[in-house]
Amino acid sequence: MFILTEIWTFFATYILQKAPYMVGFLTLLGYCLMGKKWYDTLAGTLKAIIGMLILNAGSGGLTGNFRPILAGLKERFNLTACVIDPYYGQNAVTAGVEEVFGKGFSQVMTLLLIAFIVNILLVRFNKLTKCRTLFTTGHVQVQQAATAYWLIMFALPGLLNNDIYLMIVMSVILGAYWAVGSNLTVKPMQELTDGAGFAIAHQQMFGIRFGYWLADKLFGDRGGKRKIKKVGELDMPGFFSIFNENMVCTAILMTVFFGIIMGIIGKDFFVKTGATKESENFIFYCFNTSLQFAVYLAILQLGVRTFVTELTASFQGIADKLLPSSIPGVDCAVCYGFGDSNAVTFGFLAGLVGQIVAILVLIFSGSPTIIICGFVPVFFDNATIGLVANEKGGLKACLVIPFLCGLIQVFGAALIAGWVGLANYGGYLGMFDWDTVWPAFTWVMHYAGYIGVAIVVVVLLAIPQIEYLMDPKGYFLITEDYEAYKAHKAELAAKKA
Ligand code: ASC
Repeated sequence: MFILTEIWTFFATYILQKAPYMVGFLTLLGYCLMGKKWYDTLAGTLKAIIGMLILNAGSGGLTGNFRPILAGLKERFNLTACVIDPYYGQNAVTAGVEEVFGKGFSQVMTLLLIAFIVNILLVRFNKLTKCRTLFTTGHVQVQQAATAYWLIMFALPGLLNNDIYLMIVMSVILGAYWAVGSNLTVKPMQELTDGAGFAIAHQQMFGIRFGYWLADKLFGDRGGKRKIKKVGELDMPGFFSIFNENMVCTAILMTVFFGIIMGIIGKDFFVKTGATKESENFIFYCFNTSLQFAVYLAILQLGVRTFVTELTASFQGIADKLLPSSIPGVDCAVCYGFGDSNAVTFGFLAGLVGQIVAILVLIFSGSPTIIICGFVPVFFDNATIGLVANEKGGLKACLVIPFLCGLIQVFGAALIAGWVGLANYGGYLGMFDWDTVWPAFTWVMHYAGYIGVAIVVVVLLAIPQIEYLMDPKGYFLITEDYEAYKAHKAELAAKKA
C-alpha cells in the first residue's frame, strides 16, 4: 500500500501536473503500445518532452515579461482591482479559502486523479458518450480545480460539511467539463491544422467553439457563395508589405501598443520594480521589451514543431489499444504553429482593445468591481480565438470576435468575481470559459442546489450528443481518418448544391 501511495504521489506531482512530462508519458505509452523499437521510443519521448519544455519557455517568457506591465496599470492608477489571470486567481483562492469557507484545499491531487479518471472513462466509452479527447495540461487543471473548488462551495454551502460529496460533485463536473470542452475543439482544430490530430485542453474551449461558430455565422463563406479574405491572404502594398512577415508585424505592433502602455505607466514604476535602472534610457527599454514578444512567440512555435508530430503519431497507439477514436487535448499555444501566424497577433490586440474598453466602462459606470487585464487571458484566449475565427471568417472575424471576447472576459469576470467574493482577494481565473460557462454553472447550482448539479452534468453530457447527431458519419471519422472525413464533407456539400 505504501509503495502504491508513493507511486501515485510521484505520478501526480511530476507527471499529471506537469504538461511536458504528461505529454512525454503519453508518447512513451503510445509508442510502447505500437511496439516501436526501444530507441525510437526513447527518441520520440525525449523530443516530446523537450518540445513541450521549449513551448513552456516561450509561453513563460511571454507571461513573465508582459504580465507585470499590464498589472502595473493597477498600481499606476491606484486601483483596488481584481487582476484576471490564472496565477492571480489561484493566489486569491489560496489567500481567501480558509477565511471564507473555513477549510483549506489539501485534496487537490486526489481531486485531479478522480476527475482525470472521469475524463478517461468518458472517452473509453465514447460509443455511448461521444467524447473523443483526453486532457493533458496539468498546470491548467490545477488552476481550474482551485477555482472550481471556490465556485462550488459558494454555490452549494451544504457541501461544506461533507468532504466526500464535495469531492464527488467537483470531480464529476470538472471531469465532464474537461472531456466535453476539449471535445468541442476537435472540429475547429482539425480544420485549422488540416488534421494534425489534436484538440485544445485549456481554459477557452467553449470560447474556441463560440468564435468558430460566430465567425462562420457572421463572416463565413456561406458554402462557397462568399469569398473570405484571411489574414495570410492580404496583399499589402509598399510599406505595409513588411507586415506579412510575422516577426516584423509582431515587433512593430507590440512596440506601438506596449510602448503606449509602458509610457502611461511611466519609468518610475519600472525602476521601482527593478525591471530597469534610473540611468537606462527608457525608450530603449520599452523597445527592447516589446521586441521580446516576437522572440518568445518564435520560441513557442519551435516548441510546437518539435513535439506535435511525436505526440500525435504515438497517440495512435493509445487510440488503437486503449481509447478508441480519441486524440489528445493540448495547450492552446500548440495551435500557434498552424494557420496564419499574424492572426495570433491581431487576435491578441483586438482582445486587448476589447478588454480596455470594457475596463473603462466599469470604471466610468462606478462598478463595485474593477478588473485589470491579466496577460494570460488577454493573450492566450484571444490569440487562439482569433486564429480560429480567421480560418473560418477571415480578417474581419479575426478582429471583431476577439474584440467581443475581450468585452465578455472583463464583464463576465467582474460579475462572477464580485458575486462570489474572489475579487476581494485580488484575482480571478478570468479565462473565457471561466467568465461565461462557469459563472452559468455556479448560478444554476446556487439557485437549484443538487438539481442544479444534475442540470449542469446533463447539459454538459448532452453537448457531444448533439454534435454527433448533426453528422453521425463524420463525427468519429474526423479523428480517425481526416482525409476520409474531408471526402465525406465534400460529398455532403455536393449533395446540398
Ligand atoms: C494558462 C496558464 C499558462 C498559460 C499557458 C499557455 O492558462 O496557466 O501558463 O495559459 O498554458 O501556453
